[in-house]
Amino acid sequence: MMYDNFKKILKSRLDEKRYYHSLCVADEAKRLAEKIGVDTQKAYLAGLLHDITKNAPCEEHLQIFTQFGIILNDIEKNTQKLWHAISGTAYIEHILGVSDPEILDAVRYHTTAKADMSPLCLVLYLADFTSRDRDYPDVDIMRGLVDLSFSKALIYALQYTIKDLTERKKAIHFDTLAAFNFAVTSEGNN
Ligand code: DGI
Ligand code: FE
Ligand code: FE
Repeated sequence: MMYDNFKKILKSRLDEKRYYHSLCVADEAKRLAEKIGVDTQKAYLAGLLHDITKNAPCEEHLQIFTQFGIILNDIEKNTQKLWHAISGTAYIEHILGVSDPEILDAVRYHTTAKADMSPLCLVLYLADFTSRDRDYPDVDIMRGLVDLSFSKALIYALQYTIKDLTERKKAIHFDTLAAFNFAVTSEGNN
């Protein structure tokens, strides 16, 4: 089996559901990567590791931020849901020794997305929405869109996220907004 060591570490860090989610996102990232000619091994590894600090207690995130000199902005400080993308990237770089900048970038932006994402970054962002373990009201629409057009799927995912956040009166990160603005203004180009 590929990446057995990483899977062992992942299993020790995550609850069963989150471990299964990681395996499913890895498979889906590989499938989506194939469709657009992205390196499938990189996509699989990014999917496998993307939520590695998702079950970490508050103190561990903060310890990682301190250890690696990571400064959060005000929205990030107040939104714990965003922490695992930031701490997870530092964890896989500095503790697991993953040095591929594209993988690190994809994990870093897997929660908010950002403007002008690399193909690998986009693949991971979408795979997190369409993996086979996912179950939310619009999942079938998302799965249909992802097989039709990555750019349409991206717009739908961001629209869904932003709508949900505003309805729940949650702060929207600048990267999420920038991702949406970029996606809707570049749609005609791809
Ligand atoms: O870690 P997962 O559950 O697999 O998925 P994820 O890393 O994409 O996290 C999804 C959560 O992140 C979801 O509850 C919405 C939240 N989120 C994404 N962008 C933003 C955000 N939350 C806030 N407050 N602001 C954002 O811009
Ligand atoms: Fe996540
Ligand atoms: Fe995830």
